[in-house]
Amino acid sequence: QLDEHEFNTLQLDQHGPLAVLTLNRPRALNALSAETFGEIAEAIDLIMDNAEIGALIVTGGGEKAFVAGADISELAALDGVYAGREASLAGQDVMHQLSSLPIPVIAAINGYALGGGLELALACDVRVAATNARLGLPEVTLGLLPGYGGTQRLSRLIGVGRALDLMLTARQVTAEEALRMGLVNYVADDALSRARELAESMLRHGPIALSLVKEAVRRGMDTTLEGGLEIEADLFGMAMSTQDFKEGTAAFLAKRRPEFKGE
Ligand code: CO8
Repeated sequence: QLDEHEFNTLQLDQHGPLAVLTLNRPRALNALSAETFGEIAEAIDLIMDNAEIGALIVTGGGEKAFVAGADISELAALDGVYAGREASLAGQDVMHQLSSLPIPVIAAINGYALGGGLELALACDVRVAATNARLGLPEVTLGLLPGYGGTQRLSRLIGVGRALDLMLTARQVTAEEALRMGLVNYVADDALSRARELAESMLRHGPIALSLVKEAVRRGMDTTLEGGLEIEADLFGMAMSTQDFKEGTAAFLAKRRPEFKGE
């Protein structure tokens, strides 16, 4: 059980096949400290080692924030090109581990998602914003730029023009505006319960197919259309060799619900 592990800055809960990772430093609006990054990496390892887990929700503890960014008091103590580059690479690495998980990862954005907090949400597959959420990349107000993948993931997600606007103005957008620009997929009064509903619907599908969708999309982003189509065809071949494919088609033809085993 994932819940058996103790963390200082987050909480990891398991509800059957669903894991919920809650960033939990409400007094600092769940800001990402070096300790938090270490604990997120540990949580990811536990999830990877647990074959029962088929989906993950990432959310923030407390009323006000998903995550209000990197921990600014820790950032302020860093000095120089080397320290900055290393801190950026270390954070990017954890974001990459999260986005590479072979299961669907949903961000339930319950309040502020600023700076590193928005970058964390961008490393997830699907984003649900609570009606009161505020999203933005205010790094330039601190004399910085996003350093946990934001300059790259935001541009890929919503386009260069909109991404540059958000990063250069440092403005916060509401959940509704985020929805209009494709920054979030859904807006709901209760982001966590909407995220749970989405996770449950995803968990009904073949887990191998879900992981192959993620792989095709993610690897395709880093290559040409031609290269991406080749990746898609390779992964399609893999999907067709699974028992899940046989079960899915047999269930459709028999007019019953499929029972996928992930084989
Ligand atoms: N880091 C540390 N502490 C924080 C942070 C943060 N990012 N955000 C809030 N807190 C703390 C506050 O200091 C305050 O603590 P205390 O009660 O001890 O004074 C507590 O949380 C509550 O915050 P506020 O009193 O400010 O709450 P408000 O409701 O008045 O305001 C805001 C909420 C608007 C979210 C405000 O707290 C704010 O602007 N926070 C900072 C947001 C920000 O600039 N985030 C970006 C940080 S930079 C970043 O993420 C860079 C990522 C890339 C780095 C890569 C290289 C390492």
